[in-house]
Amino acid sequence: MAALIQRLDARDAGFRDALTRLLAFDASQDESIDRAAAGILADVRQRGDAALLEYTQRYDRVQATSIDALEIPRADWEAALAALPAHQRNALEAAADRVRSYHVHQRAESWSYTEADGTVLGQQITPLDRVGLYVPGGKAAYPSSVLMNAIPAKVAGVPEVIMVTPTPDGVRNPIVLAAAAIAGVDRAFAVGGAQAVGALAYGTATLPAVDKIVGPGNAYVAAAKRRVFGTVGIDMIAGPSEILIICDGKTPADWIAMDLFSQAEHDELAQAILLCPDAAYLDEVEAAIARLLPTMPRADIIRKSLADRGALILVASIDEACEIANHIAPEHLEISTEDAVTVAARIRHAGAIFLGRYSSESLGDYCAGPNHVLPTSRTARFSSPLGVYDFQKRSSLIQVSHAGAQTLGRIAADLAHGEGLQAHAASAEYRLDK
Ligand code: HSO
Ligand code: ZN
Repeated sequence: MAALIQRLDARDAGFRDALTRLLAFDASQDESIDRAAAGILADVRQRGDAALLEYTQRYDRVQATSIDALEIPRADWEAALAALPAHQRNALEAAADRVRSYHVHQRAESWSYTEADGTVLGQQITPLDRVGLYVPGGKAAYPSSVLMNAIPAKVAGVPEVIMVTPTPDGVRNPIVLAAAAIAGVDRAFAVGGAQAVGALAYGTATLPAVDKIVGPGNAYVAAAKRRVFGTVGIDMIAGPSEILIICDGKTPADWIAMDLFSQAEHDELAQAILLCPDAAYLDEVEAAIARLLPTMPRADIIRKSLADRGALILVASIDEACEIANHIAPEHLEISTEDAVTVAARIRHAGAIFLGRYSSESLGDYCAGPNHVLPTSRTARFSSPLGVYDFQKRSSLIQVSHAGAQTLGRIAADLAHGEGLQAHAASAEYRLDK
């Protein structure tokens, strides 16, 4: 039988190559998918609602004969919320409250300063006018993701958040609708796929064009988002989930095994890796994996993810673990050690850092407060969690005084002459005192 999960030793000569192979992920886009998405986008752009309705009938097998019937009325989401079992409703509301409280800290404020001659310079912050939130259908429809995408937009002050979600065979996901109600989504449409992305980007008679599209989707949705970028803003295109754990070998092995499972169960392509300086502990975790795996409802997905992309890695020290972690730049990093704060200070690249034995990633996925939309596939080297800042824009403010125009006018005119731009120079010089 194939190994459950591969074991690596960072001291081995071939380790770096093995690590490169482990991290390799084929992100190449399927050309036929891209072509199909392009065709659908062009059609929706040209024919609007008629095309949107046709694709929705074809791909989701919904019976609607008019596009208006595809808007999910607010009364339906309120009903979905009211029908939830109390414990589930309470959990969604508690999570939403915590996510909101955290994100309020991210709100940027406008600022300005005045120079000695009275010139005022500053930056004005405004929210986006309208945002589209894509929510996948079927198994990957996560109500928690509705909260994580919609709440930062609302905290930023976005007046209109429009959710789109496919309803294959007309089947709606009541928890997704309830989450939309709690998160403050403004309108919802039962459309999905590249056609929904096209409608959001270009607008139709029924579905207004938005300024930015966020939220995960399948390969067609990702291809469509890439193509409409520029017409609208988009969030990152998320790859499969990842968890990297640095452990000193003193956390219960079952906890660590289950933390690895928690990401592996998302996707066969998800990546779960453990770094530890204690070989005997790695044996313990491997035994825990073997024992716990058969009890998991999603054992097949977990098994494949661990076998193909998982690893238990023996390191010389926690220092070396940090160095490897910075190279991997994981979406999620758990530091399961005694002095997690000191260790975290050595981490430069990670989407979210979970400190200490009690901070399981699953708490962050649902309710700790920080966003669970995070950079994957090593992009934490240069990008950040989804946040309020993704729904705010900055405008520069320039208010030049009479005195300021004298100083700036001479500098600008000199530079403009150097660039051969006569109108620029004259426009500055007109404002100089004669
Ligand atoms: N861990 C996922 C988010 C999520 N987990 C949603 C559970 N539900 C992001 O990588
Ligand atoms: Zn998760």
